[in-house]
Amino acid sequence: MSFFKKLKNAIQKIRGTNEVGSTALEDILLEADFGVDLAEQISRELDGNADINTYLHNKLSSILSPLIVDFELIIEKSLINTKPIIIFMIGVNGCGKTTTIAKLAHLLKARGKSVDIAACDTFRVAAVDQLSFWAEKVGCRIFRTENARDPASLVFDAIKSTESDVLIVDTAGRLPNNPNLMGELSKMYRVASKIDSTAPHMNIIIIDATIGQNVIEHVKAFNDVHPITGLILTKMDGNAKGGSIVRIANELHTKILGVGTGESIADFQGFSIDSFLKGLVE
Ligand SMILES: Nc1nc2c(ncn2[C@@H]2O[C@H](COP(=O)(O)OP(=O)(O)O)[C@@H](O)[C@H]2O)c(=O)[nH]1
Ligand SMILES: [Mg+2]
Repeated sequence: MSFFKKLKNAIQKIRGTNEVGSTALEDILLEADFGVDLAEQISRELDGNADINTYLHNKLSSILSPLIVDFELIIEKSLINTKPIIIFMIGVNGCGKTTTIAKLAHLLKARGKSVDIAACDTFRVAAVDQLSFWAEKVGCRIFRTENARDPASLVFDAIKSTESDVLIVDTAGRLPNNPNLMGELSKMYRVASKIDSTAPHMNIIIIDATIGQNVIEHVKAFNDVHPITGLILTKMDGNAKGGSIVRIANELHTKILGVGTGESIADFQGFSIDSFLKGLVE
């Protein structure tokens, strides 16, 4: 049963029986990864609200709208003063970092920007090959090494050598509870800022819409290593609702840069409240 239908049923049930409390509503919202605080708040407010759709639209708009930003516009504005714009892509394993790099590079190239890519997920040959495939498809220069080595030294070489408008840096997927891997990431930031004290100019976390658990903890932990500029929500083309970003937005006020809607380079869009809500209630 859809999220919306479940909500409706729960509300009807509460109203029909004059039951006090709204545990059923809360459970549905928790299931959708809204988090405890927001689930409580929404179920309390929804309980006395006639039109669920309007209420949800207004509620989600008030939380999400102030955080929606236009990726291309940020790049356009930044390019006035900054070149290259150095972008780090971070996140856990399999969230969609590498694919999203291809999408962003494709988008920027289509707008006439030159883009280089640094394959700093150096430990897996397959990861480097995957990025090389995308770089060739999009028509980008790629900085890569044949042998596994310190990603910080690759990021150093890439920043020193690039002559493009934008340099996008791929990183290995990591769980924030792995101190070695988080230390390695810190080193990459340090090295980048040694060459350009303002780098990286964007630090983008990729959030997999199919994963709800621990996502907010991951965002917090990555943000502690280096402040996050914004998030991109991937895999919104499937059954996933992406409810976790409502919680992230509500609690951490992380900017929302866009949405991944498939596995090919054109599958990137700006975030739309209407589409998000539609996905949620369908
Ligand atoms: N359906 C769908 N799949 C995606 C999307 N983004 C990434 N993927 C897939 O998710 C898997 C992991 O993506 P990848 O970019 O390698 O993740 P990484 O480990 O974070 O670099 C791959 O099979 C991608 O094709 C998306 O927006 N929609
Ligand atoms: Mg990858």
